[in-house]
Amino acid sequence: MYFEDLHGFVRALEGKGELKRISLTVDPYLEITEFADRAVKAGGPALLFENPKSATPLLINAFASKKRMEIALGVSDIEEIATRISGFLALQQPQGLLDKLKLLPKISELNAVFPKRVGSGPCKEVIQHTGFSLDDLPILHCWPGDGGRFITLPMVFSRDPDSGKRNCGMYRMQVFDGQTTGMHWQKHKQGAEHYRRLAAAGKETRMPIAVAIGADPATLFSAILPLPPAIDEIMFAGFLRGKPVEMVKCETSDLEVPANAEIVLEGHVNLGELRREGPFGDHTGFYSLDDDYPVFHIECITRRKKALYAATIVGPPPMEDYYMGKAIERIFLPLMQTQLPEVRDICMPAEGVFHNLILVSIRKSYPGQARKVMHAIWGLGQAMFSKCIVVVDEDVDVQNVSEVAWKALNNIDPERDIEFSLGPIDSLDHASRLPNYGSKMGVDATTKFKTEGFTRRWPNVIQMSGEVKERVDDLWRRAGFASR
Ligand SMILES: Cc1cc2nc3c(=O)[nH]c(=O)nc-3n(C[C@H](O)[C@H](O)[C@H](O)COP(=O)(O)O)c2cc1C
Ligand SMILES: [Mn+2]
Repeated sequence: MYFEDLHGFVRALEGKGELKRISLTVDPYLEITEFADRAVKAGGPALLFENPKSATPLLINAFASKKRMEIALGVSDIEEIATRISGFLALQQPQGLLDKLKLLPKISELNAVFPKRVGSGPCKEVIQHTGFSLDDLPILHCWPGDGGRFITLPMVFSRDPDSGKRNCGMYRMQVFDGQTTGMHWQKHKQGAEHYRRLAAAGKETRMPIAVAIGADPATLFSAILPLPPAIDEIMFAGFLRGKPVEMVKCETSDLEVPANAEIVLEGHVNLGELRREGPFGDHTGFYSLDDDYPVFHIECITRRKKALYAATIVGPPPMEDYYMGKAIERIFLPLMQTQLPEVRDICMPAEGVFHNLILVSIRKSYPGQARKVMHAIWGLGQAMFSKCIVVVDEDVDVQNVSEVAWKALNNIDPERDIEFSLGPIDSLDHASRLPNYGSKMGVDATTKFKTEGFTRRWPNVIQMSGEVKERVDDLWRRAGFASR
């Protein structure tokens, strides 16, 4: 199950009662934020603003629930994707004809991975080399203290200057004027790395960039995936949707963008040119501080005639990005388990805004294992940002934050079981001693072993016996209580 484009996704959401059209005029200056915030906090639908003071309608909260994330990725449960990934990771050499036949569907699944270069597509219905302006789009001014209007759901394409490999990342873009924006790729992200390497090579003065706003949901979602640099987001999108992503060449550079995109901004970043960006009401629930970032100069806009402007807001959790992040947590667990097989489950609760807290359950079999897992996570891609890691035993359901708090707090001797480490910190962290650098905390809340120097006895968790439970199930009903 895949969507041709964003419009197909909107139709599916509408068909399932998951989308509300709003024909009233609503202002992209703060008002749409208030709508979107109320809707997500109330478990409400995606919102399609038909009159956001612009000829271009605006879609928001399209991914803002578990159910809509499932619709977006064409599954009835995100775990299906994790199972598909585990299936590939567990691939064995076929032992006979039957095994070989069983492999065939997997091979055809792999075919979907490779993007397809096409000659043209809907994103080229209108091509403007001159006379365009971002003022024609309903770009949100999200929160009162924001530095301006921000494009919040852009897929930013760049190329690795050495390997030529593509990257697609979602980095917000502050509007400076009709043809200019900021480019908020943080230090640790791939776009920033391409920029640094191109600048260091000293041969070019500018870096070509293409930005797609709005695409089929799996492709759009792929822009936020914390993939290793060598893995192409667009290949992963093909895997997710089970259909190759069609890519089309830009008008002004060799970069490619999804042919089904709604709006494409083509242009460049001048190497060495920085400008103040922010503040911005961020997904931490605080304003992230203003800082210097590269400047994106738009040279050409291509778009559909009837383009939809895709947006999101971030702010005090839970917001739409929480549901996108939860899907990432589920999809990446099997990949994490290939390196850390003792990991049973992980959870990034909404209050931890991804990087502040990760709860991990492990099957512990040797001394120091919880600490090994913490350090491995601090060394694992974007999981390096995890400010607090709490490791618990496998019997603890990490999806149940109150169970984790109860058991972890019982299990720790704080001085013994908490360790601090120094390292890279998420750029959005406002408390670290320096921007991007500070301390992290690991909590070993697992059962302590004798081999770890713990010589006292360790008690069991209280549980009623199964036999008594069964007996009381019956008595409970007979006493007039509703059966559980
Ligand atoms: C709504 C939304 C907005 C985001 N904005 C930014 C941003 O402004 N800067 C940034 O570096 N990362 C931002 N991210 C996170 C990146 O998209 C994410 O870290 C991604 O994996 C980066 O891809 P890369 O590893 O290819 O650079 C945002 C994520 C979401 C969901
Ligand atoms: Mn990447």
